[in-house]
Amino acid sequence: KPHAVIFDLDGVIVDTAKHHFQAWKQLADELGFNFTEEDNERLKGVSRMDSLNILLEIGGLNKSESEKQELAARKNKRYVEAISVMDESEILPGVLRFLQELKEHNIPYALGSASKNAPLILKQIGLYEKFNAIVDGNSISKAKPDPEVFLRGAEELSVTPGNCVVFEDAQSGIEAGKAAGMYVVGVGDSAVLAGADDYIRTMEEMTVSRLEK
Ligand code: B16
Ligand code: MG
Repeated sequence: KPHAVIFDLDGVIVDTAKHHFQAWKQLADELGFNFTEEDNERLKGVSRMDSLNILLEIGGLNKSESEKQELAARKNKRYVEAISVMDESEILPGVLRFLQELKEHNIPYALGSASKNAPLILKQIGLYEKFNAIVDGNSISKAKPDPEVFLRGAEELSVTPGNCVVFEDAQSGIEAGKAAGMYVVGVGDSAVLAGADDYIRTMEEMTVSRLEK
């Protein structure tokens, strides 16, 4: 039985990837190049600045550090506008039921997200108070695939990493969870996500008894 669970946010609890995509696409349009949903896969789980660098690479553009700051701020302003109108209806299927099940089993759970906007999103969907710990882009120095975000989560829950289960939808996040020495459940397509210990399509397939096996 796991002693604790750590959830990624985007792609596991909510689908904010679509809002990230819209905001990055608008920026690419303004910079004069096309940005596709397939390109957007590369930005999942990646920090804001690393995402911008990938976007600029796709567009074949070089920008100074101050220009990059402006572009990232412009993207984030639009993204924040989009997530500011989110509500609990955007919580992905199976999430609330599974959180309730964890609570009934006295298994604490934390958030381990790359996003600096994680607190705002959790407040919008009404889950901010429910997490026993929140580790996000504001409190970490090394982005996934570095294990820092998940190791901090385990520390804040006072459990050893080997007793934690991580839920992740991004390749960088699966690598971060494995590097932290945790049991990793990939959320999504096992043909696309490599290296997880188990795979589910959505949280609807997850139960505590499945983790006990
Ligand atoms: P922000 P996660 C990640 O969230 C997203 O998957 C990724 O696309 C985004 O660039 C990153 O957060 C940073 O987000 O610009 O809001 O700080 O999957 O780690 O919950
Ligand atoms: Mg994610």
